[in-house]
Amino acid sequence: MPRQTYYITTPIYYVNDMPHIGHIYTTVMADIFARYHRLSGREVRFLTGTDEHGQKIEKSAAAQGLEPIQLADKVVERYKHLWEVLNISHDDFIRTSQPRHQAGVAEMIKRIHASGDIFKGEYQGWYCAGAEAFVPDSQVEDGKDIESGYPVERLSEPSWFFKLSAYQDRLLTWYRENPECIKPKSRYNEVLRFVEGGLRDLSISRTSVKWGVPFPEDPEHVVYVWLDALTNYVSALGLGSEDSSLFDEFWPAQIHLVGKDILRFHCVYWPAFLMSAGIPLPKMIFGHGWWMKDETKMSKSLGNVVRPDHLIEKFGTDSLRYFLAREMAFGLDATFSDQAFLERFNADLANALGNTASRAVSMTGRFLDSQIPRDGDCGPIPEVARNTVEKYISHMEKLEPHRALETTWQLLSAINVFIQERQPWALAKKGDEGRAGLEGTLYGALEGLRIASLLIEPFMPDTAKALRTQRGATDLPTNLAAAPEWGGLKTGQAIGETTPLFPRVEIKKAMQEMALQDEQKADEKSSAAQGSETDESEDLIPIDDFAKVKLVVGVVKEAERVPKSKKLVRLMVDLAEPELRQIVAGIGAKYAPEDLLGRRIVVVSNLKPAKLMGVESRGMLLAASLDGDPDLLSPDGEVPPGTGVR
Ligand code: ME8
Repeated sequence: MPRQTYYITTPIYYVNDMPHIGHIYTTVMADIFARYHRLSGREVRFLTGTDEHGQKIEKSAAAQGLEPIQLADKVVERYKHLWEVLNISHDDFIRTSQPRHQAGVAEMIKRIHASGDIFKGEYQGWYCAGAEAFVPDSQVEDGKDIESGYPVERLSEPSWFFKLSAYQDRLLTWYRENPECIKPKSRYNEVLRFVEGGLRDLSISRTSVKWGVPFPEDPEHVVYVWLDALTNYVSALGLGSEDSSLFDEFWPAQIHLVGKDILRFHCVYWPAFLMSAGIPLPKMIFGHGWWMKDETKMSKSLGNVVRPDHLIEKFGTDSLRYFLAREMAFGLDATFSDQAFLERFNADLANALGNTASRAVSMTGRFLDSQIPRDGDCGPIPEVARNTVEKYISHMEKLEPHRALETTWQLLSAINVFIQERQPWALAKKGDEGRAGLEGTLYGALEGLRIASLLIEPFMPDTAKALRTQRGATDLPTNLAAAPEWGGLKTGQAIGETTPLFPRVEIKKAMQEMALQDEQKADEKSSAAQGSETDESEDLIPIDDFAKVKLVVGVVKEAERVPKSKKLVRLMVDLAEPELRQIVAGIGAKYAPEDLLGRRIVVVSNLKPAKLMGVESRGMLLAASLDGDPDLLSPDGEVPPGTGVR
């Protein structure tokens, strides 16, 4: 019988900014499922990649003085490096700038055209570049798209349209006949209600954007970035190429894993495009919840995103993977906090996992000559392990990975209690009389931990391997069909060293260190913002060097203090871009935020983004520095925002 296939995808991420915890979350969860299904014997294909076209990227690149492809190349490197560090086991990484993808998009449009679903017209209405979405009038308030919060602009341009309105009934039939096609249920209901409300035809090309896939046979237009991006799921399987083997093997996808923010694109547009193109529909779209920070939505534009570097550097890849999978009930929102991370690190990883594992191994070293003992009276552990494996598989199949972990930790806790109750140290003192009890106890603990390592494997692959190595089980199979059976560890086999897997952290101290790190970074940045006071060098620079610095006039629209900082103020500045720019400046000792509103300032707009006390700054304002005291520079007259400064 051919092996069951499992095709899983993540969204392809925009390259206008560096990845953060949100992107990591989706990708880590997809990786966990990909690994789980591989271990369950399925033929898995796991796709991720980057969404590189469109107005948003075009503008971001221009603001940084780069060509869009240069910006894309830079951000793609960062994504690829991060996926390596995080042990992401994707089989393919698609970039929408690749020729293979563009061939797929052309094929998709050809098919939709052949179905008679495309017509030419004129788009007149709002466009939100932040969400790359055409926005109906009813969804615009104060110049913003109320759904995404990003500013909108008025468009009036020739456009190709897709007859989305003709798909309302077919979509509703699909949802109703496939109640599992959108998950969780609340999101299924949301999409159903939306489509029941009626669908309008969709503009699928732009003429005022140049950075995109040329519209087949009408190269004045580029393909609308969402039609372009969604097609990645099939272009990566070779749609539009000669070779259909991957497509034949893996399509339709078992699951498109996405954040709830882009559900509509995936649950309405995508199936309609596929229906029109005569391509089968995916089995499921899962819209997971949103990571919040400080009770607000975490997003690039708000600048309150958590970046992973310090967490990975200090606590390792696996603890971040574990935290993300355990803390968020899959499908619901959750709040990211350093404190919660550290508490879980200590309780779940250092204690429940690390301590139990090292106790069993070190006692085997001390009392049993570092050899796996004989199987014997292992108390309740074989039964608990069997039940745990069963429950774990059921949770994973039902897309409840947080509960699968919870169950696994119940097994760890049972092993810990078992060791405590049996007291191997006391049995060891009894000599021959205690020997059988001692061997049974430690075999139970070691074998229970080997089984736990198999369940941990998709979530924390390195830790799972380390656990098996410590138990002398490096070469044992890891498939989930047979490997969890009791009795895998071989009596007499030498066990490895006890190396602490997760050394406990002192939470208060670690929190202070993290805050200090943030403060130090903020100070470095703010003294850089005030000009280097120590650099007395009179070196001259050529005019070209100066020309690299892009200075523009901005108008302050919002200002507030950065919590817990004396100096830092977070500004939202109008630079005549589609979105306000967030800039963090060390001017709070001299200026009250309310006094800054409406003020014209001069901004370096093409600086690399930096984070000050956890808040992202995408630019720097100019101030004269008198003994370190900043004095803001402003133009003389009412110069419009976005005006260049020379
Ligand atoms: O939307 N919490 O790309 P994007 C949880 N290019 N997940 C989050 C998150 C948060 N705070 N922030 C981001 C795009 N994500 C399009 C997709 S697909 C054909 C095109 C995750 O870079 C989540 O998966 O804005 C969300 O859907 C995705 O990143 C958005 O990434």
